[in-house]
Amino acid sequence: MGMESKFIWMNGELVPFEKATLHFLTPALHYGAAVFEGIRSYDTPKGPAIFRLTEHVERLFDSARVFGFRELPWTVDEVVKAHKDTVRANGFKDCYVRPLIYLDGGGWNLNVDGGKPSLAIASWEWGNYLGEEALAKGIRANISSFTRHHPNVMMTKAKISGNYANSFLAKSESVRLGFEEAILLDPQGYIAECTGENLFVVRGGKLFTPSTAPVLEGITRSSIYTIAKDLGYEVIEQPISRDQLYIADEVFVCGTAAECIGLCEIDFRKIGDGKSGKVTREIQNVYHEAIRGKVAKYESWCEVVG
Ligand code: PPE
Repeated sequence: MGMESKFIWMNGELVPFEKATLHFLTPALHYGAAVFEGIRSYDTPKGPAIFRLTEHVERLFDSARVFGFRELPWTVDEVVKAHKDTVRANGFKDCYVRPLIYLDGGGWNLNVDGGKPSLAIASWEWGNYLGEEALAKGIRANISSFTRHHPNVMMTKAKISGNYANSFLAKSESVRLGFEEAILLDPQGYIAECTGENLFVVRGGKLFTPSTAPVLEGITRSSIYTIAKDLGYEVIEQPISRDQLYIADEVFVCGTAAECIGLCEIDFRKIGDGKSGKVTREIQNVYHEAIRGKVAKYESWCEVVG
């Protein structure tokens, strides 16, 4: 995967890509003491635009608050601008944008207050995360042997870097078993989310999704919720059991990196007719138009880089 770019924004400066390095003794590297976002910029009729940028920056700040950073030396507006500056300086149209607030200069006593927050923002050209073929065919997943975080052990509303050890465990196991994605159950045994995506079930023409209590409040989840309702579907938040996935008409997952992808098989059981379903394709198509600024009612989601 080519992650090169011209510049990475670091604490207020656009630093040439090769020079954007950190010291080995940065506590964030040793303890995952950092919070991040996953954001995408798309080419739109008004030029490159970052999808729901302000909401992503607000969630980044929320993650920092959840992790325990008490004061950040930047405002939301400044960080929104920094993202646009980064994409513009790199000349990208379609790209992934990755801000990280990391604990720097201290914090070796496992105390957030022992260090200070630094912020860096990288971007790179990243195509379809789960593969082009996945759009029509769907992907194969399994229920992971690993459980998703209990919300009082790891904070599930925050994209804390250390949380993602759980995703690494699950995804590596699933890929080694020959699947493309892992579905994690919550500590009560109900469906939570995937390693980097939220999940929806389609049954009898209605959509179902787990409540946000044990999972990340996905911004794609929220966009899909709106799109599905606007298309006339009822969307119901309720606990979903593993076997409800097996008997679903369709199952799809969604996230910034993965966008919207159907699951064709779960635990060796074919879902629906074994390919990306009709409702999934319908929602996927509107989502793909919306992120590229082609749906008037969702245009405000696309924050033009300028
Ligand atoms: N759950 C988790 C655990 C998660 O990491 C993501 C995003 C989502 C749900 C969907 O959230 P949203 O992007 O706001 O719709 N995962 C990000 C990181 C993926 C990665 O491989 O790194 C992403 O999609 O950018």
